[in-house]
Amino acid sequence: PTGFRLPVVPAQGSIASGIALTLNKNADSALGEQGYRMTVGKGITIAANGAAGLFNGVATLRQLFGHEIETDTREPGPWKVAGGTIVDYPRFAYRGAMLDVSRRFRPKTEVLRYLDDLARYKMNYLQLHLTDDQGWRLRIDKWPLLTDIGSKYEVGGGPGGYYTKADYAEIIAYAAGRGITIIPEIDGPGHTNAAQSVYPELNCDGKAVPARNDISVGYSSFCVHSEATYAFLDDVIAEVAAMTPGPYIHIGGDEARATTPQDYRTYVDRVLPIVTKYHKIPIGWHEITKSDKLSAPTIAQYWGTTGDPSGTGDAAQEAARMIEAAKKGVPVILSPANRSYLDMKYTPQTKRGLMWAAYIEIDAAYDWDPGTYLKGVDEKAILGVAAPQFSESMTSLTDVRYMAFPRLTATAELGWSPAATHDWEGFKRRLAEHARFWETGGIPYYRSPKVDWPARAVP
Ligand code: NAG
Repeated sequence: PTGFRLPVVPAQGSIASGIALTLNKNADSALGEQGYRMTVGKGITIAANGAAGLFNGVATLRQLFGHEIETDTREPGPWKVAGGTIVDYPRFAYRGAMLDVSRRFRPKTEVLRYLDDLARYKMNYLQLHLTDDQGWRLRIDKWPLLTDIGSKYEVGGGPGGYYTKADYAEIIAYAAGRGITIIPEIDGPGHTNAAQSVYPELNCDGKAVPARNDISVGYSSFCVHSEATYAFLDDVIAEVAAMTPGPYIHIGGDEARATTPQDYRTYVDRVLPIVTKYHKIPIGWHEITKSDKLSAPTIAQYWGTTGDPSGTGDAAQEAARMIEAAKKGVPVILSPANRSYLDMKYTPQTKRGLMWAAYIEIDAAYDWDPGTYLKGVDEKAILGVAAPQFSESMTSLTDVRYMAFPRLTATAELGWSPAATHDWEGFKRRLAEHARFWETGGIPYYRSPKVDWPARAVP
C-alpha cells in the first residue's frame, strides 16, 4: 500500500530483514483466494495465492504493530512484531459496507477516507447507494439532467453534488489499491423521485414530479408499464457497467410501496436481464425474492430484522421468502437492520441516527451468527455480510465514522473469523486496543460503556 514506510525486499532465498510479499500461485490451496500465510522471523514474509490475500496479510501486519505506523508519531520506531506463523483466511468471501451518498452527498475525498477505514478491517466491497428520492449522484452522459439538475439537493437543504466519471474512476482505482471492489446501486422501481423530477417520461402521466428533500420513504415509482422506463434503465445500466470493472451492479428494489405487487415483479423481471446483458451480476435488496424468476447468480441482500420465519408478522414473512430463495440457490448477503445497520442509534441518547429497526450497541452488532441466522439455510448459501449506512441523519464524514466505529469492526469480524472463535469477552478486549488506531488516525468513535477503553491516546 502507498505510504508503507518499511523497506520491502525481494523474496529471494531467506529473508534477512524487511518485509517480503510473495505470490505463490496455487501453492497453498488451503488459503483460497483471500487467505495468506505470514511468517515473522528476522524478517516478515506474507505469502498468498492472489493479490487479495496479500492485502489481507498487510492489514493484519498493520494491526500487529499495535499502533498506526503512518500517523502515530509518538512511536518513531523501530517497531516490534511477535515472532511466529499465521495462517489465515476468511469465513465468508463477501465482507462489505454501504454508503448512502444520495440522501446526503459525500465528496470523493471523504469516500476515499472511508475506503481506508474498510481496508484496515479486511472489508472487500463498498456499495455506493448512488440514487434515491433526494438526489442522483453519478454522471450518466445520455441522461445529463440526472446530475445537471437532479443532484443539486439533498436531505436538510444542502447543496448536494455528484461524481463525474473521472471522480468515479478515481474512487474505483483507490478502492482497488486497497483490495476493495465498488458496487454501484441504481435503486428502483421506488426511491426514484430525483430521476422522476427531471425526466417526465419516467412518470405514467408524462409530467415531472416536484423535487423533494424530506426523509419519507415509499412514495415514488417509475412508470412500470412504459417502455420509456426500460429504455432509460438500459442506457443507465450500460454506462454504469462500462464504468465499473467489478462484477456486480445493485438494482435496489427495496420498499416499492407505491408499486403494486404485480408491477413490482414485472419491473424486477425486466431489469435483471438488462444487468446480465451488460455482463454484470445483479444484487438486489431481499424484496427481489418476490420475483418467481429469481435464480443464481443473482444475489439477494437481506435487510430484515429476523431470520425466523415462524412468526405471523411481516418480518417473519420476509424471512420465510428469503429462506425459500436461499434454499433454491440464491446467494445471500446478510445485513440484518437490527444488527448491522450503521445508521441506527447506539442508544436513545445518540445524537445522529434513526431507530426504526433497533438501538444497536456494540454487543448487539457482534452477537449473532451469519452462518445460522436464516433458520434452516446452509451456511454455504451465505455469500457474506455487509454493514449499510443510510444517511438521512448524517451531516458529515465525522457523523459517518462515529456511527460506524466501533460497529463496523463487528461486521468485519463476523465476516472473517470462524464461528468457533466467536466470543464477546475476547472481542471486546481486542476492540479496546483499536482505540489507539482510531485516535491517532483522527477517526471519531463511540466510546461504548460496554468496552473497557484505555485512556485516550490523544488527550
Ligand atoms: C429503509 C430503506 C432506506 C432508508 C433506511 C433507513 C433499506 C433497504 N431501505 O427504510 O431507504 O434510508 O431504511 O435506515 O434500508
